[in-house]
Amino acid sequence: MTTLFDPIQAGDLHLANRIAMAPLTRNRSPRAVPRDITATYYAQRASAGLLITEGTAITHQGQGYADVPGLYATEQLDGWKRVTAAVHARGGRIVTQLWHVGRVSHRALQPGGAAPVAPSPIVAKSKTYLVDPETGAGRFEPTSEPRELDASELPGIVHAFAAAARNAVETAGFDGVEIHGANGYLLDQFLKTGANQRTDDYGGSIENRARLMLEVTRAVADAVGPGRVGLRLSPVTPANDIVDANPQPLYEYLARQLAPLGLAYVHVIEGATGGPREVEGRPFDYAAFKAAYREAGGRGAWMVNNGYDRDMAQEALASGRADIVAFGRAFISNPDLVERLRRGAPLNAWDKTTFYGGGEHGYIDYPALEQAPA
Ligand code: 8OZ
Repeated sequence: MTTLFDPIQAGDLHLANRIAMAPLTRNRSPRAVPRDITATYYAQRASAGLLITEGTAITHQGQGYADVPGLYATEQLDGWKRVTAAVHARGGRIVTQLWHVGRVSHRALQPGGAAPVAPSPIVAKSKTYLVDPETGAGRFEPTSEPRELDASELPGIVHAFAAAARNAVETAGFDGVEIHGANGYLLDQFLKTGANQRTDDYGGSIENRARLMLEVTRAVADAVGPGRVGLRLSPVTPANDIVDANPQPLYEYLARQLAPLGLAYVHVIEGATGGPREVEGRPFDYAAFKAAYREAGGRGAWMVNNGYDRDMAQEALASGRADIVAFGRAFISNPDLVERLRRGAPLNAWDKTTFYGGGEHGYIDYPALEQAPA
């Protein structure tokens, strides 16, 4: 029977176990540059089969929160080189999450104070995180009203995802990339009826709404090889005010289109991101989604996420429902989560007040278990 501690080949990625560290926003990279504490943070967690970095902006326009790292400037890539070297020195595998927030941003974070961009000029009822440049204090603010992207701008966005992927793998030393297609950010905004009211080739039908995500995924796969690419999806999450009128056929269409690409993995957030696994009024059949992918020839690993504990994760693997389980908050507070799960040891509790922003505290000072006696 497959367990969490068995290795797996996911595309080109050989993973020592089936426990992934989910992408987690931590807002500790001023000027979008990862610091040495970020190298320490990921290296402490290198026993995960796969580390997925926090969402990392592909362009300045893709930034939606203060002190999120980027993949579009030399200094940022130099910071990431130190992170990937520290993780590889511990035998870990690390991919970075390619992120464009679309409308979930604020003018204060955009180039030239411009409006954030979106498929349609509809404000997301959600908040972003700003840091006061004078005092350094963080605060949550409503997102700014977005402007509608012109169709002529979309090839540039596709290109920016591919360029960031190339920077990540060829320059920064990542083992691969994960495309952020979830949680109400740009690609999810195009996908879903609640944020996309376009009347061109990128709005209306399922095929049109899925077009940008598929163009991005193909371009990124071409840039670094499909076996180094994962895609994160969240069929029914209400995160960042996102909704689709009919997600089941939308995701089954996506599954059939993604299947021939040969991706390393598909990463599915089940339910409300970081919240309940069932969302009221939004039923979704995850097994049918996965079956659509496999029946269309989709290989690679099926990664699941959201509120898993050890028993649920083992059940998901043993039943064949998933190949890899991603843990989020438990990885914040347990650098040695893999060893704790292996031993059935208790987990450290997490401190929400240090999730976003700050320095070493709540970041690299959570204790590991004592070494087991020889
Ligand atoms: C929490 C806070 C800020 C951003 C996501 C990148 O939901 C995020 C995020 C999460 O995917």
